[in-house]
Amino acid sequence: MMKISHVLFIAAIITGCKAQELEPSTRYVPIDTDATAETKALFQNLAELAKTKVLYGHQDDLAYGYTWFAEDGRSDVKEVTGSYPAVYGYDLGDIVQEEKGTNLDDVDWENMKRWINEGYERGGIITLSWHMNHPATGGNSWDRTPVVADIIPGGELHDKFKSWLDIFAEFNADLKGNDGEAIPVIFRPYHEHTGSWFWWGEDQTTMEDYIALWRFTVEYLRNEKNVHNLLYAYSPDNQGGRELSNYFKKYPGDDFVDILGMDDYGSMDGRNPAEFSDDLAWLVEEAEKKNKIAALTETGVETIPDSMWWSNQVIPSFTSNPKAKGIAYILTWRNAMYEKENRQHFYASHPDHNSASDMKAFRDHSLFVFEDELPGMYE
Ligand code: BMA
Repeated sequence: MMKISHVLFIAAIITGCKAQELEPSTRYVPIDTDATAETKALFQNLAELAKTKVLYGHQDDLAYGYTWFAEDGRSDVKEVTGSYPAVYGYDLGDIVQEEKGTNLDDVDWENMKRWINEGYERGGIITLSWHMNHPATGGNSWDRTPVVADIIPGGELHDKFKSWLDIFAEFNADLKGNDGEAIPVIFRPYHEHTGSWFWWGEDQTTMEDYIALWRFTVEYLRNEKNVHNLLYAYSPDNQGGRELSNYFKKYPGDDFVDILGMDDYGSMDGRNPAEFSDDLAWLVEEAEKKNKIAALTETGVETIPDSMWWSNQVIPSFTSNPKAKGIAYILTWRNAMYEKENRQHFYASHPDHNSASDMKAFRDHSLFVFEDELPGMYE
């Protein structure tokens, strides 16, 4: 099929108009100019779809739910709403502990690869975060010992850090569609750096070092490892609106970021949705200026104490300020299996929860898109 841009160009010649006028400023190009065709298509399609729709995503959706663990085909979101989510999040934490076989939440790596393939083959979108282990202490990402200066170029742990990126590149190389093509991934490393709970956090590193870490990661994966299926998402923590003015404080630059993400748990926990809607609208405007995509990359309220949470907090956060509808997707965090983790730690409704019917209402709202309503995102 002829590309729309070609059709427009030919139409412009025929009618004598300038091609410029007919081609709006809607060419969205990933920072990796050698990105695979599917990755470029995802970026363009997601940007276009974001103008009228907000996709719904869920962390670890196929891996486990409130009452089950690693049962193929299951999904709390599907059991509540009738559809899988449009966006699937998974986390790379503990991938450098190669003998372990599972991630930090016990998700088996081979299962994760299979579920990523399944979601993609159904038309869904994949995003990977990375609660990276501590490069010096052997601890986890919540070990706040400063270390970023040691892992960037020139640092004494730089080679070790590179070997960790190699491990990720190897995992990533196994993410294949059924025709052998690389599955596009929204890669979201070093998240919530405006807070100080991870070793790459605000108090743990300087602006220069954080930016160097980010840029090195992009350049190494793209230029040295030939990884071309990634869209890079930057995701400061907005902390209930308190950090909005710091959003760009350690921004790596337009040449290093595709998606302007935002993590925010506080803003949908009793805050006036109109205020949060203004924050989201601001993010959409910033993304528009840069021809990038805005997304609410992590959110939720643990255990959803308000049975009408989806209607009371989520929907108005996207509709109060009309500009906020320009957010590409919202991703709620994981539904930990209660018996296994021995704690109430879920962020999407599960079938037995009193918020389930309201989540169904959210799913039926015309603004929000689940997997079964997605257009082809990779063409
Ligand atoms: C956190 C919590 C942790 C989990 C981590 C990575 O926010 O859910 O229990 O290990 O994310 O998924």
